[in-house]
Amino acid sequence: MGIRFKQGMVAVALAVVGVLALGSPAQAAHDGHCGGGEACLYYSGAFSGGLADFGGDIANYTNYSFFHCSASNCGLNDNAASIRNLSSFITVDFCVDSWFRGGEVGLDPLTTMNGSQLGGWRNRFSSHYWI
Ligand SMILES: [Ca+2]
Repeated sequence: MGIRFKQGMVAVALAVVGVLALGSPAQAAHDGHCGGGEACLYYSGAFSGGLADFGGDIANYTNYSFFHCSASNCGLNDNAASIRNLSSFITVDFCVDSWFRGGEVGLDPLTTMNGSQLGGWRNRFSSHYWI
C-alpha cells in the first residue's frame, strides 16, 4: 500500500513537471508560432525572417526548416541568427554540433539573444536541449 502510494505521487509529480515545461500540447506544437514553453530560432538577427519553434529537445537541425521564410536557404541547420526561450523556468542550451555537442550557448528562461548578442555563434547552431 505504501509503495503504491509513492508510485502514484511520482506519476503526479512527473505529470505536473510535464505540463509546466511544455504548456498545453497546442502551445508546444512545432507549428510556426512561438508559444509558451518553447525554444524559438529565427532566420534574421532581429527575430524575424523565418521561425522554428520547439517544445522538446532537437538532436539534429538538418531535417528542419524555418516557417514563414522566403529566403533562398530556409534550412534551420547553421542558419539561426537570433533565439528566444519562452519557458518560464527552464534554460535551453543551443549547440553548434548535432547531438548536443560542440560549443554551446545557455539561454535563460524568458530571455532572448539577437544577432549582435550572438556574435560568433550566429548561423552555427545544430541542436538544442533543455537543462
Ligand atoms: Ca509552437
